[in-house]
Amino acid sequence: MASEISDRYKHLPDSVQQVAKILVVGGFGVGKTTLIGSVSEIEPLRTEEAMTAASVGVDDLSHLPDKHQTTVALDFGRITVTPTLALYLFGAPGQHRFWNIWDGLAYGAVGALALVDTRRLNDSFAVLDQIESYGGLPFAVAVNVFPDSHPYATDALRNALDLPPHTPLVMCDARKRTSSLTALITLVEHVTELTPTHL
Ligand SMILES: Nc1nc2c(ncn2[C@@H]2O[C@H](COP(=O)(O)OP(=O)(O)O)[C@@H](O)[C@H]2O)c(=O)[nH]1
Ligand SMILES: [Mg+2]
Repeated sequence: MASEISDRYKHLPDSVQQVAKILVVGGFGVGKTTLIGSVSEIEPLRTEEAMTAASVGVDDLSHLPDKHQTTVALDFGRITVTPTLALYLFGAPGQHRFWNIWDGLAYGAVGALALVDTRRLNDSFAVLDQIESYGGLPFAVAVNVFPDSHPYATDALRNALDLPPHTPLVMCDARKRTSSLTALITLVEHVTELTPTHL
């Protein structure tokens, strides 16, 4: 998808008046690289490396039989969400050992999209704590639904993740552009409500 449209959008559309930095975070294998790849209008920048024997027993691949690569520094993409607003998407690697990279990536971000895989909900708690440590960075939660994910009700998930009532939670399929876009727009609307001056 990105390669088909990259020529058209190589440069920011003239109508864009504002750009905003968005962090895309989540545990290992929740679909961050997939989401940025599905939604980006430029060829996404990836820093994937082949997973090696060194990560055996460190990175949990139990639900990810097709995963052979992992992000080591960041994913980067861009999406123009309204004629006047473009988002720069920065995907941070999910594994704890890379979290020092987050601080740099979070600098100047107006909000974060936290991806969650309900099959491995435990991985999400530390990620949400980490976002909350950024002193009120607005965030929304996007549950990336996999074929064998249990169909939890939204309220049950909100409770399990202990989400503040105003924090948006949406279901998504990170492989689908419209679904990824909806999740990002939900975040943008939330940022606009909380910090109208930022966007
Ligand atoms: N079935 C399904 N598979 C997905 C979805 N999102 C990602 N995947 C697959 O799950 C694996 C992990 O995704 P990836 O984007 O690399 O995760 P990351 O570690 O968060 O960047 C990849 O093999 C993807 O193809 C989804 O919504 N549904
Ligand atoms: Mg990745």
